[in-house]
Amino acid sequence: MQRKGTTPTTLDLFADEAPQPPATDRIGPQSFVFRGLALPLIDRLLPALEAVLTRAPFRNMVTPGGYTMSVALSSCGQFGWTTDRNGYQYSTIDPQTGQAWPEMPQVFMELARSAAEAAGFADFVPDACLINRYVPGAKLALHQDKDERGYQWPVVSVSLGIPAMFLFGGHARSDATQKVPLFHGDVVVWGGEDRLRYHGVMPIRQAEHPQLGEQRINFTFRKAR
Ligand code: MD6
Ligand code: FE
Repeated sequence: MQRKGTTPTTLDLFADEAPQPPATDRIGPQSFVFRGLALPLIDRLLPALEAVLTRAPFRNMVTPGGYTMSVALSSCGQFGWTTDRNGYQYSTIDPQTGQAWPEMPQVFMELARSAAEAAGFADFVPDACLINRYVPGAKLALHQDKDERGYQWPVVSVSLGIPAMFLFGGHARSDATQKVPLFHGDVVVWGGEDRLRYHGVMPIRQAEHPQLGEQRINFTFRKAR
């Protein structure tokens, strides 16, 4: 609103705008990127992450094909995801420690539930949270998340640290992929008819994040069983 005899200030120009909800990108019929959704929880997420990693440190797993993954993994929740020469599987025990996986922190659960709900999947109760660490150069080949039983539940994926270029494909490996840049605090949800779409991560570019340094941390929540 312009007062008589004055020119509008920046404050005047923006005074009538309602606070904007965080941006959302729709990348499929039932797939969304909620920009910055994790940021309001970051001061609780990082200490909770550290506590989990103390009990279940990152490790570079070997795939059934004999390759050591460039992405380092850990897990929390009732089921952890492991791979070795025998295959991929969900397990209640961390093979590296012989102990149960760390409990899923309350703040992880809150974030997963609110993201799923925002995407139209109310009452999501994930029982598995994979934690992935990407250093520059690490990548994840196109794949489907299909080791779970409950395909009626979405995958919720949280990005922290340095950026990544996420690839979101179709139902065949050869389908075209969308390139989706993901930044610190972004949350991707894919479910329903999109649940089994191929996806991957391009090689991470060298960068430094003020809180997390030269790494990208990704949490993916699923209902495994
Ligand atoms: C991402 N991660 O890092 C997506 N899937 O943005 C995954 O799709 C994924 O990191 C299966 C196992 C590990 C992963
Ligand atoms: Fe995946």
